[in-house]
Amino acid sequence: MLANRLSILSRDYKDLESKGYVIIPSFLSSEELEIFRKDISAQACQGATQNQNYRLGAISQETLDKFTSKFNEVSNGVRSQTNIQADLLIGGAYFSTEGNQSFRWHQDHESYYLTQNHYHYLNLYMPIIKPDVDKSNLCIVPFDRLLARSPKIYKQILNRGATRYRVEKHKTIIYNDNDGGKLGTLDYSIEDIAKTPYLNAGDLLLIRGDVIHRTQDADTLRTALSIRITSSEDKIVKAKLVQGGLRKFNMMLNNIANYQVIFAYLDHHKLRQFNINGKDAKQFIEFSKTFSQEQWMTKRQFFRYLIWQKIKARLFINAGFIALYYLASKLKSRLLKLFR
Ligand SMILES: O=C(O)CCC(=O)C(=O)O
Ligand SMILES: [Fe+2]
Repeated sequence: MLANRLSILSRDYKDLESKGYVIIPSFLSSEELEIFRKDISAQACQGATQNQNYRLGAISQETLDKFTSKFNEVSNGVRSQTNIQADLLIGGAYFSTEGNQSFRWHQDHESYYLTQNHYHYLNLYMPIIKPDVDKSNLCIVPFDRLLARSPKIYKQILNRGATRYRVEKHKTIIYNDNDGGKLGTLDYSIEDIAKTPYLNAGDLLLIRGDVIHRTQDADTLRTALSIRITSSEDKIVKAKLVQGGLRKFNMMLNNIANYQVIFAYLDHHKLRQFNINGKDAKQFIEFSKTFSQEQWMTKRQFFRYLIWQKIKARLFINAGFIALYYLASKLKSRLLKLFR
């Protein structure tokens, strides 16, 4: 155990700054893997999560508690060797390829919507159920390769999140799903500079939050655990949550429970922002425990609430565009029904 701890601390994490990732083979022992596998099957019986954007499996608090110090050893090592100040474990989830779920090239969306920080942010990605080492891995774009090929785009996506990449014949279009619209275009396929680390169950792929990644394939039934560690300096700022394009609006509507309680807390205490650590965080957690399901808005109510918040923030064109878009798509589906 001690030897294992020392090796976690003394490992070379420097690549996280330049490449954005580091691999630690056999990070979890076979006994530890067994604990996670039991956790996965226990969670599978508890039904769907409330996030309709994608299917995630929740990790139980009991299992998370057992491994918190092991995961913190990693971020301690990272902080001691690099300028990446990720020091607050905020949770984790299981990603499965079940039902052919597979994510295309992206930088994560929802964690970025909340804190707008993905540099001081770590994703500890560990396959737990992994039938084939060559399949269903996580493909990544090493930052040093992106810098060498596209220094301007590199700067634009560093520390960012909520981007999406559409690969066409000899180019890649980058969508900005935080603000809306396009962020830029690469004049080559992003696949040309990508890398696929081949992982066995228990290996750790440690990536910075801003690393572009995708599911390799959904050919095998694979489940991976993803633990998230961010900076305790992060804040949730209401104006940042309210601002943004159609995709962001849609993702918030698809995960009402998560965002609603944050807005309710901010509104209840008349706050513009709150810290995700310390006193503020404790107060928020207490509040969310008392925020019962009866207080939840319906999707329609939350839609109106978000539009109203945009209007209050003087984002008139943005609010008008989104409202019109929804109206038009509703109208379209009604017309289609009539003519069917
Ligand atoms: O497991 C996968 O295939 C996707 C994981 C992912 O997108 C993530 O960890 O953010
Ligand atoms: Fe992701």
